Amino acid sequence: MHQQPIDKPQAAARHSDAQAGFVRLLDGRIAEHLSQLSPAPARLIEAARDAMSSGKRLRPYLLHLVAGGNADRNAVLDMAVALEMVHTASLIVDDLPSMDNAMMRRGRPTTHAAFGEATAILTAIGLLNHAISLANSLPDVGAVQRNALVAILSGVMGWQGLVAGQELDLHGFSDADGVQGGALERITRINALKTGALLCAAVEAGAILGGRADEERSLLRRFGEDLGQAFQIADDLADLLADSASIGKDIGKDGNKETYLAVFGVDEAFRRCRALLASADEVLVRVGLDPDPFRGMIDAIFNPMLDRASRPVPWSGAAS
Ligand code: GRG
Repeated sequence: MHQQPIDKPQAAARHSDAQAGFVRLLDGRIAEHLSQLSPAPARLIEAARDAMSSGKRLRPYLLHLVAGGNADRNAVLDMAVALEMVHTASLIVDDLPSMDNAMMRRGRPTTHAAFGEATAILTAIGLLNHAISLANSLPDVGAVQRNALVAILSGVMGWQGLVAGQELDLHGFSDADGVQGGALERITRINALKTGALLCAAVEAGAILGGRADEERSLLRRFGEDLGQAFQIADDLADLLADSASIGKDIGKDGNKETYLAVFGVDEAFRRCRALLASADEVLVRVGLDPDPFRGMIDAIFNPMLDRASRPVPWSGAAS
């Protein structure tokens, strides 16, 4: 396993500054796009602004890291905004009374709690629509790349992505869905669709904008898949172990759902989460990406959850 250099705190600070710098740029670009929505109804724009106003910006930052320094900066930013719009739309829908019926998200009232259910649905539809139009008009990107990016975005939000994952999460599999195997296969499939797909979309979009070869793009897909599975397990752990205030959203929403945590227990969930993160980490090294900024980002997201049981991420040197 990779050993951190002696000046680890300095390196961590540098990465977290870089991430904060990117997020500032991204937030500026989000505000710019939302300010151009007028003459759409002001209340609808306000709901979109409110829903988009925070979040860890994990998917945009992943895109940015994978795309690297040679990619067109404006195209990366616009595609990052598009990904965050799709993600935010999915959270708005997930929180609706007919789904999770959640009242708090990102440390503030959910969109339907603040603006009503009808406006929340319209906001989500508007954000999805805007995301596609952003990807379709990326500056300085060739037609082949642009078409691939639009296909990634429309695929991830639909029948092969979030929509499918949510339906299965809510209502389970039917015989006609033809999933072979048991609980592990069902859980893995749902997590891949509802969480992994958007992370894969982010890294694949980064690979395209960074001009990476197809083999690297498919290797990076594996990174997204592993990260997605790990992320969903950690999210389920947070739902069980964290308090609502510390994670800024309602907890206890998993109920009787068939999650990795529910089926295999807390210890195994931590073990699996760490193993998946280690596997994702290997991909970065294989495609020649500097793993440190990714590690910094992953540390910041996972450690607050995994630290709860004193089981930090694998490369921190303290893993059991
Ligand atoms: C409207 C595209 C669309 C889809 C509808 C509702 C739905 C289908 C899908 C939602 C699936 C879902 C909520 C998956 C959970 C993903 C997840 C772990 C979200 C939390 O991501 P963070 O922690 O959130 O990155 P922040 O708030 O930091 O951005």
